[in-house]
Amino acid sequence: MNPDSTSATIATGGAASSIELLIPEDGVVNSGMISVLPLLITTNAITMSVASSSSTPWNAGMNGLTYVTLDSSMINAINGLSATYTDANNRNWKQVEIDFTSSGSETLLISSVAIGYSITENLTGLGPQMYAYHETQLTGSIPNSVDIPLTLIADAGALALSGGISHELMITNLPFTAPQTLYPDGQVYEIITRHHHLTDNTQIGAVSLIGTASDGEVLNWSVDDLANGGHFMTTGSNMANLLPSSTVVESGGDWVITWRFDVSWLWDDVDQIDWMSRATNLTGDGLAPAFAISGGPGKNAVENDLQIDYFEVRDEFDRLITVDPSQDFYAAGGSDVTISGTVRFQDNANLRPLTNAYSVGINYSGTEIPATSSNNGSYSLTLQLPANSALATFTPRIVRIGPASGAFGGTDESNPQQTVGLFTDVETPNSEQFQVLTSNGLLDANGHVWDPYQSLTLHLTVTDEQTLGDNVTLHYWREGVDDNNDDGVADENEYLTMARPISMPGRSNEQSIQFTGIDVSSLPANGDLSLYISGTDWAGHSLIIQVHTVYLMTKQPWL
Ligand SMILES: [Ca+2]
Ligand SMILES: [Ca+2]
Ligand SMILES: [Ca+2]
Ligand SMILES: [Ca+2]
Repeated sequence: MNPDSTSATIATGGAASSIELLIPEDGVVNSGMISVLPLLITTNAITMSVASSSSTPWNAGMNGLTYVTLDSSMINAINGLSATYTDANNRNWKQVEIDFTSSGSETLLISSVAIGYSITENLTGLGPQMYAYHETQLTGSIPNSVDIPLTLIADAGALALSGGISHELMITNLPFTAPQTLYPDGQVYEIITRHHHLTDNTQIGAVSLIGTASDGEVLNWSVDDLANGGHFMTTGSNMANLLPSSTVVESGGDWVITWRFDVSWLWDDVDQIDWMSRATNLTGDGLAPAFAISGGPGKNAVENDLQIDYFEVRDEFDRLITVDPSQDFYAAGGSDVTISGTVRFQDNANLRPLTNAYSVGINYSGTEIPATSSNNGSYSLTLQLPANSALATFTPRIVRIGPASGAFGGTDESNPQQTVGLFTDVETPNSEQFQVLTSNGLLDANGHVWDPYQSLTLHLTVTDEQTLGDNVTLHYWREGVDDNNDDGVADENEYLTMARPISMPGRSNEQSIQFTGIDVSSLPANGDLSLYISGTDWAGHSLIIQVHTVYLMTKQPWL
């Protein structure tokens, strides 16, 4: 038999047909089970009653071990009992009687009785244990259990115990939060901590906020003289600077401390800062600090690296020069290009350094030239392209991270920057002669005699050694029709125009163009038509103007 158990043999139908067990006065019974083993197959019905609550009789023929679960009326009956016994330690107990009755004698072995109950007891005098717990907590490790001294006396059986210390804090430090990532971007950060005393807030003498960083820096800030607005003090690291704008107010029954600070460019990246805030009483004692964390998995607590997140080059016409291996870009030799972009803190889409805290250099065909920093992390630079035919290249990098002095550990964390290339164009575009389509094929329009009863179509081919511009414009003046001031002269302001687009501006370098539907029917006999072309290549160089003249046939009087 298990040495930790006990059993009883009883004979029903006689005087000793019951067993008794003790339940602490405040124990609340919730379950129970009794194991009953008849020594012989029973020949009589047996009834069990617990605290006078009876079971349905068990019929004769009971054989072997039987587990009897206490029903709810038995449990209620036990819970309804009053304590009737006091032991030597002054604990009061309920005496629970379990009776077995039958008309004839049966011998039963009661091999076990299990009663489940819960009891909550208040213990006092646990101050030393509580203090030890909090002292361990202050060193940064939070113990998951606390040892309570306990003496247990029992004859046999098993016991499970659990519990905790609940106590009213004399000083409460309320939970607080800290910024996830701190940047030396000049912004003022705030950590707000709240503290109160159980009976009298004037009993709080000082409050401290300590930030222990994973790189070993320890920010140690404190404030006393709370009633007079607070006297703030700093010891330890000055990688972050507590600012005089920090405040203390009493609000909602708490001292509310707003710790305002900014971050130095000298503070290189930090993984985590563990913040601890605690108020102390007038003798310097305090317990149960509140904690917060900056940084944590996947996020820096301090970040001082920068990235170029935008870079562009535009030509003198404000056209964006992109990086495109399938296309060459051209701009006029000697013209200006404008370079601009932005810088941000590493992995932060919206946070940009102050203007004095970075400098971007543009590598211009091998020579690095500083750009001008301005608002919101922007930089810009205007450069003049070489006057000759050349390839100019532009690549940015951050040449200074942080202010000119007082910075450490900042690196350029930009993604690899692509080089923008731009060819200079120093050659004007050309146009062939205007041509007209005749029954003999295309012929030079200049000097051609045209039938006035057909609308005129002009053919023209334009070329550029580099790339053509957006469009080409025909200017035409019809004698006697467009001569607004009747002086017989084709004045510039009398010409009409007809523009035709270049199908792939910036890409193609030759295009044939047709100007159709020019109405020459109203010209006088032997009148002439004056023509010229205008336009530019992509780089802005103008077509050479050549004035052509087409003569119209004499109208036949019978037509
Ligand atoms: Ca970084
Ligand atoms: Ca860094
Ligand atoms: Ca050209
Ligand atoms: Ca005129």
